[in-house]
Amino acid sequence: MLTVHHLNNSRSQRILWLLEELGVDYDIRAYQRDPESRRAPAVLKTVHPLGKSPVIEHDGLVVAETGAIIVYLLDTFDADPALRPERGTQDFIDYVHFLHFAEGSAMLPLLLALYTGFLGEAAKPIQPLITNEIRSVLDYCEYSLIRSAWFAGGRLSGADFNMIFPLEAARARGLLKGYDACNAYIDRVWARPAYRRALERGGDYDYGPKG
Ligand SMILES: N[C@@H](CCC(=O)N[C@@H](CS)C(=O)NCC(=O)O)C(=O)O
Repeated sequence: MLTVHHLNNSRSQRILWLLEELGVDYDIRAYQRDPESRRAPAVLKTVHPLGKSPVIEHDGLVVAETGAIIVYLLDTFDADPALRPERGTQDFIDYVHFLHFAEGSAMLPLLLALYTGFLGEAAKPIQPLITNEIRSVLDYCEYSLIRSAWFAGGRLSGADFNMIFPLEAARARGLLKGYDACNAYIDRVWARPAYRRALERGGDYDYGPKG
């Protein structure tokens, strides 16, 4: 059995979505954020030294970091392969690119905005820089989604499971006004039955659809 160490309101929601799309059986071990600090409970460090979510366990292996988990799950369960474009194509390059872009580039300015928000006035000098970086990420996503319905061409791919979180986080903070392609993309994902099943199994997810 595959176990997902799942933190409420977190990036691990996208792993549940992927597992539902793949039709893989899984158990959820649920953890709650500390209501004040928003940190994960220390017990998660007994699963993996980083103490972050998502982490999965499968066949005696422990896999941490969303992108690595997506690759592991596709290598293990996506035999067709339905969610990986053919090697040697531009779609495959885009698949690898966006799989890494989500956490390697897109999340950074969003996290900087969150963390510097705790500094109040002291953060003022760097706020324009962070705002520009967020805009540049969102402009790039918009441009990509005007070109194709999904991040790696005309079909859903592994890259979309990583990219949904920065876009949902941006929308939840009111940053997606005027980004029509990004908003339509999120709505497309939210309408998928597998995404809905993952929401039901995962519990609290503030970045998802309301109602
Ligand atoms: N780049 C990592 C980030 C993991 C991460 O920061 N997860 C957050 C949840 S969204 C977490 O566990 N936060 C709790 C904490 O840091 O205490 C990934 O995508 O897996």
